Amino acid sequence: MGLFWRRKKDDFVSLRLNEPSAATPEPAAAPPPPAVEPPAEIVSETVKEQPVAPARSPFQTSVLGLNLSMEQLQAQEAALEQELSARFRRAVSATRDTLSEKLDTVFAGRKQIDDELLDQLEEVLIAADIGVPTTLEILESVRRGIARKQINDLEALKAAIKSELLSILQASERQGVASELSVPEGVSPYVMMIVGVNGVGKTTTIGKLAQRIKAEGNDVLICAADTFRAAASDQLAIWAERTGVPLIQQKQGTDPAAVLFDSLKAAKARGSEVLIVDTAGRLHTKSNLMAELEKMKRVASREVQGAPHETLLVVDAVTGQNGLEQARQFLKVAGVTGIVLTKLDGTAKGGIAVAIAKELNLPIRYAGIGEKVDDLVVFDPQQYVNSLFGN
Ligand SMILES: Nc1nc2c(ncn2[C@@H]2O[C@H](COP(=O)(O)OP(=O)(O)OP(=O)(O)O)[C@@H](O)[C@H]2O)c(=O)[nH]1
Ligand SMILES: [Mg+2]
Repeated sequence: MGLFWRRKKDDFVSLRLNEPSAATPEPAAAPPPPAVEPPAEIVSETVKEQPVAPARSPFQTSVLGLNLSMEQLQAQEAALEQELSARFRRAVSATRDTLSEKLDTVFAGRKQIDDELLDQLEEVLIAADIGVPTTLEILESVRRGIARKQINDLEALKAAIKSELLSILQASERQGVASELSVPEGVSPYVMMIVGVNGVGKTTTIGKLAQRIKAEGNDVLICAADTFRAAASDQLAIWAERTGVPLIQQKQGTDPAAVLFDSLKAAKARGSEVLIVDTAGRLHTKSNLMAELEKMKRVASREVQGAPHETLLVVDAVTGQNGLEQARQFLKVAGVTGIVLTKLDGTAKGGIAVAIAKELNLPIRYAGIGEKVDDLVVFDPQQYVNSLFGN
């Protein structure tokens, strides 16, 4: 499982001990822009007084491990990686049962590859939500392998399917933003916009992202630009408090582009390295929602060069092929650079990851594997495919 979010050149988490002034927020020197409502500052004040870390988070140790040697820190990080890998494997276990175990059933008692077996294989792949076009392409390639005598037995057939899935996922990494390292290090704040239809897990993902990006030694700010729904800002404020990350918010109904504008100004004044922007999942009409996103992108690029640097489309794995259709609508206007696939823990149809990579041609950056703050992992194609096939 790869590193989470690190644009710094340091080998390890930067503790910024040499930069006390930059690391400390400066309310006097950098007053918030006048348009920012007091609640935003109240959230950050609370944070300043009590930099409380969630008790169950294992990431805090790597940031606060001042008393540990480099070897100990590296051992901790390795243990953490292992824990996340195990959790990821558990999250895709239902899909593994659908795919890998059904494949075994299809193969059981057979000595050779025939048309009937290939038909059953097709059904299994479609049942795991890999999607019809992607499944047909995989089978096409398998048939070619059989004709060329490269696939002669069932083991080789299974290996061929695995390698097809992996190459689809890896090909999608050549598009969009596969890593924050592709943006020059000097860019600050790095602006991430989070978009998607209602209920897919945008706000939850922002909470998890904020926690992890902060734990990696970055100064993070959250912008509550979902001003459409009354409770949206409150929900985000809970995450901000839980993760100790300041939040810029305004009252319901405010133009989201204005909240974003204030947040960009505040991020610059505070020297925040990353700004994460929550957006509305629904509006009165779909065209309103899309126009609003376009306006926000214009505002961001005027204020910070190249912003938003990433636009992450959140897709709920449980909604499967439906989610894919929603995603296409967003792709048209939102300039999406990558996908967050949430609720992978709640579905046996995790094959949707392959359908998304293939049909949207965008990298899957992160996967949501639960509702808690630590339940987000960097999506690693190799690990995903290994987990599906039980190794
Ligand atoms: N099991 C599981 N639940 C998740 C995951 N991510 C989010 N959820 C849950 O999904 C529900 C919706 O999440 P939100 O973060 O509010 O979704 P949203 O996209 O911000 O919704 P709107 O603001 O209404 O558009 C919540 O109950 C979350 O706890 C995940 O990875 N796994
Ligand atoms: Mg939300």
